[in-house]
Amino acid sequence: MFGIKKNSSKNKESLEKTKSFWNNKFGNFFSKSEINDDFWYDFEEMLITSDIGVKTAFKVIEKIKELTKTNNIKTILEIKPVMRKVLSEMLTSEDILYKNLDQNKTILLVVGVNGAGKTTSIAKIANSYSKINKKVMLVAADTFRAGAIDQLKIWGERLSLPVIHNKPSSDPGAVVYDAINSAYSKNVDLLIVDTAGRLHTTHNLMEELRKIYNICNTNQSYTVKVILVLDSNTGQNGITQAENFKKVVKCDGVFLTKLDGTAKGGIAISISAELNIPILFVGTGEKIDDISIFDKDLFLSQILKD
Ligand SMILES: Nc1nc2c(ncn2[C@@H]2O[C@H](COP(=O)(O)OP(=O)(O)OP(=O)(O)O)[C@@H](O)[C@H]2O)c(=O)[nH]1
Ligand SMILES: [Mg+2]
Repeated sequence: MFGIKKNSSKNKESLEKTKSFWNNKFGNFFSKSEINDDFWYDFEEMLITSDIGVKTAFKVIEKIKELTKTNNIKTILEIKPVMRKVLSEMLTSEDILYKNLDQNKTILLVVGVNGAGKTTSIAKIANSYSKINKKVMLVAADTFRAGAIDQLKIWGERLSLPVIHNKPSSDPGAVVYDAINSAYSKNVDLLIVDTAGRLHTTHNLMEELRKIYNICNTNQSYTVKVILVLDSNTGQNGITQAENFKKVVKCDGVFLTKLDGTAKGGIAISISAELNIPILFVGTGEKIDDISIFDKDLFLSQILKD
């Protein structure tokens, strides 16, 4: 769909570690004999230790218990499909971005903590959309880290895409403002803004982000979408990061990176359940094509193998 594929073999491959983690954990669990207090206690504990976090684990158990009751379920074997149903309902993967890009001109503001994978993910998105003949432009609004502008310029050269930039340490808001004008005059479909990695706890940098966001919203011809980039290795800390970014900008979707290197893919469930932000893309490696649309059915079929 729209240049970025779902269900690619790379997507499946990237879930290997998470898959074996979940399957080792839950492999024999559903062969237990009786649904009793011990069963629920163990179930809860297994979920808590599966990187979905305490809050989400409680929610999942509560819902499974409820459905077990209303469907008059008597055997543990029947609980596995119920678990799948509950997790499926919790995982949101709305396709706002694709629909939006098809119909509107879009500014994609990409935010996240240091090293989450923002710049690499921008290159991946840019490449995917330029391949389907969308007019894409990049803007280097990370004027903070030495080398960040050059990193984006190199991607621009590789992908033959224009990169709007200024000098290091210059005002990132000003370069974004210039880029929007340039994009508008050149009829660009997708303007992607690379921002500096910032700790969600750093007040000044978060205020700077608020300012950039407001500038993005000044041109009525463009719809602004914010993508929060989260490294799947960060586990539950990713939730705290997201909560803080949400206070400053309206996060429309998550790009979950580095799924290939972690067993902590369970974080996808708590992102959806606790933050109510859809997961749009996943990063499945360091290369330009290592991007996939988040496919919740594939995700669940991997972590809950029958
Ligand atoms: N394995 C793997 N590595 C990734 C993925 N996405 C990004 N990386 C790597 O993560 C490292 C950091 O990526 P960047 O794109 O520079 O991260 P950033 O968020 O822009 O970093 P700052 O600008 O310093 O905040 C690089 O080595 C990337 O190659 C992914 O999906 N899988
Ligand atoms: Mg960067």
